[in-house]
Amino acid sequence: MLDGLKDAVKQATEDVKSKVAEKEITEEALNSSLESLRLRLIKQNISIDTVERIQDEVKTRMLGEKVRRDQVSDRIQDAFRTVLEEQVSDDLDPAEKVAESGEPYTLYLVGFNGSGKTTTAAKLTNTLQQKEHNVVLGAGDTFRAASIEQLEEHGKRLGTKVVSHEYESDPAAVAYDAVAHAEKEGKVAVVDTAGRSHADQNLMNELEKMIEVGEPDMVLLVVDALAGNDVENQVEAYQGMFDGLVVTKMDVDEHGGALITAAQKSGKPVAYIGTGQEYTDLEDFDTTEFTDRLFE
Ligand SMILES: Nc1nc2c(ncn2[C@@H]2O[C@H](COP(=O)(O)OP(=O)(O)O)[C@@H](O)[C@H]2O)c(=O)[nH]1
Ligand SMILES: [Mg+2]
Repeated sequence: MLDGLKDAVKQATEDVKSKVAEKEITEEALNSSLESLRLRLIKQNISIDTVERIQDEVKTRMLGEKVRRDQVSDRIQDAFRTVLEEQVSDDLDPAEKVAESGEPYTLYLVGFNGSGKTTTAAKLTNTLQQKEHNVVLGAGDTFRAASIEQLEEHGKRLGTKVVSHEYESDPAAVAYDAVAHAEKEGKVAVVDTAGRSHADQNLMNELEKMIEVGEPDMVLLVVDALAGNDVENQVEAYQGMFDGLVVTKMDVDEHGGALITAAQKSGKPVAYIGTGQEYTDLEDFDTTEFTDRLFE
């Protein structure tokens, strides 16, 4: 996890170090190593905006006073910490929100095909069950072959009721029924949805209707870390429709930049990261921990 980004940071630090002579580092010398930092970070899928912000911070911390070679690493770490704390929020804990508001509570998972919505619905169910909440799953992906069976299988394994209709039926009706069940039984409704792309206006309209009908308390956008730079498009497609992010497949992502980019572009907090295929592989996201990992 994050090995590519860790290496990039390490090598960039070495680059800067090699430019620090006995005397103060010159802006010229620094600029050439910042250019290499820039390329290394862009390769890890970090958005240009964030890369430039990090460059600025490094520059501020390196110029204008004497920095010894053995201080370079700390200065660069400080720059990363400042920018990541500023651009990547972890200030959303869905399980805590559920506990605060009480049941019924409705949560939708939205995102592109294959991003991990259905798997995350099952993991989230498990997380909520661990905290003594009763969950009802809504099979709101009535579009993709086998999606309903996939969710029903999870429901069986987790001992959770699954509200489902026929394939091709109106997902807003599924959401409505799942929410009605949650209201009647005092449960948390976790509603899965069909994968959409911004090119697919019909499906986007359908999702808007689901949101209108189900009035979810929270909508989480599920993005796949392996999507790399494409998370920018995914975030853009759903902009204004979600409260926070779940970034899946962090266990198989070398780069780590997709998470940073998704958070920075959306301005929304990262609630969870997916770190595997098991139900327990859903971790609360913590910005400080994430940043610490880069400098392990
Ligand atoms: N390694 C790994 N695989 C995941 C994770 N989350 C989902 N997957 C896998 O990604 C694939 C697509 O997931 P799915 O939930 O069906 O995506 P959906 O189309 O958005 O519903 C499946 O094979 C999942 O097992 C994760 O955090 N780590
Ligand atoms: Mg699915």
